[in-house]
Amino acid sequence: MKSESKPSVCVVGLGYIGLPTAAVIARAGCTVLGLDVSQKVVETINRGEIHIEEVDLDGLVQGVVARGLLSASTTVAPADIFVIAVPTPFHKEDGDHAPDISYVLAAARTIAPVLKHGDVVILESTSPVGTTEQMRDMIAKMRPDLKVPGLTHDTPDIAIAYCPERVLPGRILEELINNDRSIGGITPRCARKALAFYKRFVRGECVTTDARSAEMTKLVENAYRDVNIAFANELSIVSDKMGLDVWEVIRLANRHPRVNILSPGPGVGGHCIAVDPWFIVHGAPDETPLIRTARGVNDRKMHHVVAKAEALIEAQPEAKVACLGLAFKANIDDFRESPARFVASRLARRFGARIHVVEPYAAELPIEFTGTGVLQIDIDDALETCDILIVLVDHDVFRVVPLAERATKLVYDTRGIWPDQPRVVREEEARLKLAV
Ligand code: SAJ
Repeated sequence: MKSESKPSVCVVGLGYIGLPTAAVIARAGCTVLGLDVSQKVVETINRGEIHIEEVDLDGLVQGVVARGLLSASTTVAPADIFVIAVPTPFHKEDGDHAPDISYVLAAARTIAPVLKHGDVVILESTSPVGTTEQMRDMIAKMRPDLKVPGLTHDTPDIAIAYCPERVLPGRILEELINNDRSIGGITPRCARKALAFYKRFVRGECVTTDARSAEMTKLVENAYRDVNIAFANELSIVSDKMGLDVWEVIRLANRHPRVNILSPGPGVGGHCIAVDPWFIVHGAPDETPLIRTARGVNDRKMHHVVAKAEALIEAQPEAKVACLGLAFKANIDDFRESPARFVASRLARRFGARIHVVEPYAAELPIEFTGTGVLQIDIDDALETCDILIVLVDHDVFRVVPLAERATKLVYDTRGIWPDQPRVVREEEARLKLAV
């Protein structure tokens, strides 16, 4: 790669992170080949269209495909830089949540045959500590002709680094550019090579370190958030028991200059915060009681919300119920591992057609609602026809409903979006069987 010329880039995995990343790199003027195992995804992108929802991504992809800067394929081709952004799930079935890095190793096997002197390989997938080295070992095994970093005393032929994304769904394009990045090289030279690449499109500060520290940093960021949300969720359960309004307590506590409690909710969803802490726990099971407990608290919160909602609905046998929201968080159409979806579907199975679901970001209800008799309605219908409102997601369209339209409703607000609501349900009230 000549320093003055723009490198060609291959992005492996065109999902929620890979596709926006590929598009942003292409916009910076590099020629990008996106690689995906799905023929359908490849065809969609080559038409200039997208298969995921993300703010402004459609226009960007359309533009870079039209300019010939981004194309997709199921077959690898030589490039100067390889960016790997494939899933790293964990094994749910075994109790110890072992990380599954098979997609990363498969990506390494895919690109190994086309690697050449001077190439840079960067792993972006959230990964357990040591994964970048395992990827390097896989490349070394497949390409004994190449000198790889950390396994040679000579100058290596290729550079290998770890650089996690830290973007927030719904703000991906902006955060890809503006967030700081940690870039961990297998060796310092590897980190410098990766740094030179990211400098082409990242405005945030790029900080170099070693690969293992960068891997741990990413896990720590999401575990930090999980632990702090668990604290808020535990407070909400305690407040329920004591008949207190947790939102009021948090609002007041946060007036302390060094206290910043996060928001309780129906649990923690998405594919990051509820998953990544397990990678730390799995790597050091005896040293992580706090992180493990936080995971448990956040998972149990979903069941607490179901139980509380059930008590409320049972106590009002004639009432019609609206569950507001299915997404895993506000203002997005992502339903992966969503606690709202879990709660609503449990209520649907238990109470059938008494339950209605409002989810402006879903064209239809997910499969688990089939046969329950539950209807999807819009927020206006819910306000007109339902007596109980269970707020599960803090979408803006719910937040802006004025008090006058909901004052007579019985509201269980798991997100605290309506602080002025006069009839907020606490556990005690549900037991008292409030009449609607
Ligand atoms: N949540 C709460 N209370 C809060 C904040 C969040 O209950 O106060 C819930 C949300 O409703 C949602 C879940 O937590 O169910 C996660 O939402 P989020 O917005 O906190 O995070 P994600 O999963 O969308 O994205 C996270 C981000 N990580 C951090 O903020 C440390 C993002 O920067 C990462 O790039 C992303 O994980 C990832 O890919 O790892």
